Amino acid sequence: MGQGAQSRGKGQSSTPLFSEVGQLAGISNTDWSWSPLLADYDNDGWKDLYITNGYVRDYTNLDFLKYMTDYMKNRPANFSREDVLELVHKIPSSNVVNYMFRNRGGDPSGEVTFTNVGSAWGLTQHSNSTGAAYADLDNDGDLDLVVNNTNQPAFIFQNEANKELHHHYLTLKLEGAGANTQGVGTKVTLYRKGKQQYLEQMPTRGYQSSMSPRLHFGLGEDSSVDSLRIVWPTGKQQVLTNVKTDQLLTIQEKNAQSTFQAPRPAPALFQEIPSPIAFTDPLTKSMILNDKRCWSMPSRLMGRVWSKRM
Ligand SMILES: [Ca+2]
Ligand SMILES: [Ca+2]
Ligand SMILES: [Ca+2]
Repeated sequence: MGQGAQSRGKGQSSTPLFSEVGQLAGISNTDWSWSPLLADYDNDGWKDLYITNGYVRDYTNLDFLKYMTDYMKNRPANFSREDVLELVHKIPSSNVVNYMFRNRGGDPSGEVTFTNVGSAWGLTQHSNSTGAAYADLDNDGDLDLVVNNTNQPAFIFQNEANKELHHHYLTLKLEGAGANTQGVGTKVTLYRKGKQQYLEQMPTRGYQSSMSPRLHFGLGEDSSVDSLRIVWPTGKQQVLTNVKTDQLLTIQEKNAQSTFQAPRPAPALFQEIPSPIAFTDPLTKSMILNDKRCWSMPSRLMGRVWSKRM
């Protein structure tokens, strides 16, 4: 997970820092996982994490591995392909429940850790799920889910967050100029009350799936947005201020007039400087250690010191 660029003064930013924080954040050990989809499903302004799970033939199941080992030791002399198929059919299915982790960044503690709320949010169905996609299917301001299952019909989950929580949101539709009509690669930063949210237009996510090309921001209790910065892949940008929430806003690249200037990187803590003294090889009187004897220099020097002392 990345912490993103940290502001370090006017016009400066540090290099983004990426760390493995799965265990620390409470989202590790989720079995056979396929589609991890980060999006704000409860519209509180913090991205949550939905993870599909399951494997129809869990060939790492230890009970099966023991069974297979015993079977192969005592297999019949006329062991056939049909016997292999029978073995495959004995591999158990993991058939598990998908995970929904709520981001707790908005809680009073302010810690960006996650809690599994699958049961509380009604996602308790057992399945072997792989691909999944989020989209506001009914255009009511919250993200619904479509989940692909193996040997089972797909799930369609209607999100009731708009009725239960009444949080604000903002949805953006990008219209790129030229052939990139959906503005793939566009970066959007939303600023509100000293905080910022960031989304990048990259609909292909998770496992063999594509999300809605509309960008969705949850806003919690805030009914207004201070500003929106949209940076298109061409380098053009536009900044919108005092944006009204709870709407689908269309952003057109043809209206982007200015050019984005990337913030200057913060100065490094260490800088190499020229040596304050000129070095001369004591044996060759050269400034470069190019003599084979250089490799044994410490011991030779020590030998000279000792011979003088003796
Ligand atoms: Ca959330
Ligand atoms: Ca919806
Ligand atoms: Ca809804």
